[in-house]
Amino acid sequence: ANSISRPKGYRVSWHYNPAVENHHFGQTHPMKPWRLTLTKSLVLSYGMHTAMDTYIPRAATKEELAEFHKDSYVDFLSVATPQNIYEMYPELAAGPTGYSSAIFGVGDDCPIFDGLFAFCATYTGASIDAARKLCNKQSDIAINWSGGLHHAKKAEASGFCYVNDIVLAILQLLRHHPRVLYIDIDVHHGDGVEQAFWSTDRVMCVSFHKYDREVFFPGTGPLESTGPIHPDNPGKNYTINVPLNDGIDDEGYAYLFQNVVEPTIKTFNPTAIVLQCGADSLGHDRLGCFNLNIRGHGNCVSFVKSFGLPMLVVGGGGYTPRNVARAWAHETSILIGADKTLNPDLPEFMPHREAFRREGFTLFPNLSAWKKDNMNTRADVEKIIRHVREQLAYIRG
Ligand code: TV7
Ligand code: CA
Ligand code: ZN
Repeated sequence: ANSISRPKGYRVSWHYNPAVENHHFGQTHPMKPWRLTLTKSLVLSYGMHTAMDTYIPRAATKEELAEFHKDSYVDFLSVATPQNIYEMYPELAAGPTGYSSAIFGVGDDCPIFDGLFAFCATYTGASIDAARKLCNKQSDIAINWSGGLHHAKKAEASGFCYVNDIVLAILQLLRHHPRVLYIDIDVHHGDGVEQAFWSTDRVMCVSFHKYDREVFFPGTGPLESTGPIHPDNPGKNYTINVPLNDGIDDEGYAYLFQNVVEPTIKTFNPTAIVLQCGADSLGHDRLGCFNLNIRGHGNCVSFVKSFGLPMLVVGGGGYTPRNVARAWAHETSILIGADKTLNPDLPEFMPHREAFRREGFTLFPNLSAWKKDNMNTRADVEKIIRHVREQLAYIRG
């Protein structure tokens, strides 16, 4: 393979333990670790690993998970298996749905599968290691595409997420960084991270997401949800939500993203940024409803990178595996400064090349030509920007 030279003036690290690929949520479950196999395949075949420090991180320990999660929940995750779960909790056998949050959130969305704890400890170990590399300045941009599981709560699995690696990574960053900005471009609301840092002014959470309280998971994250209401609570105004309708396109998203993120960075003045790059905001996602192309999604990464702050970049959702891999490979190239020189035609010889046949062997298929009309009006977008500016007037860095 060809090799790409290291970026000038900053270091990028790639944190990936291929053990995450060995785990499966179930035949029909939309979360496919295969997308990580495909991402790795593109990153390596393009030779991008030669421009980064690559680490195979160890698994997180129970003690590390317990820095955010409740001990009894960590214990539960560490012992539950498909074999013993019904003996431990006969209630779970009751029905196909409706028991979702009865026992630590376990259910159809968050099944107990073989090796569940190893899977959680593996993706979380990568995020924690990545955060530590940023703290001790061995890295300026640290990447963990297997992380970004933003829905997990202190004692509850939710929306395919069991352990909140983002919260644990931010807790690491807070040991050295006075202020951390969290930005979430997954099509779903980053509710678990928002909830964890709801009452602090040291972490500002910004999520862009499809919002429909009744029908779209998790149903939280309206524009008005900006932190605790109590005037004495330090977290007041330190949460920004950008609720969107179906079909937002590259242009509308870029306009909104830049007009929310830039004033937020200027006002809050973070010393580190965590970017969750959920790829279910792409067009043609199996669960998503936006119309973004790979380049439109990647432009968010370029924009955040342009501020030159230490950055932790994590994955998240993404349910059309080949497009997830395209997006995250492209975003890796942006982070190492190779996006302008990378050949948009996929490498001729690479593992799993056939997986990319459908849209053609290119990094940039047209994903905006599908069923969703853009239901976000100019007025909707301007209203959000105005609301965010008014909110930011209350905070100082
Ligand atoms: C970060 N949507 C996670 C996004 C989590 C979304 C949901 C499914 C789903 C689950 C399946 C399945 C599915 C085709 C899609 C209200 C319910 C409806 C379970 C069937 N097929 C992230 C979570 C969301 C599980 N959950 O942000 C097994 O879709 O809408 C819901 C909740 C109750 C439970 N049922 C779905 O991207 C990583 N789940 C097939 C098999
Ligand atoms: Ca989001
Ligand atoms: Zn999602």
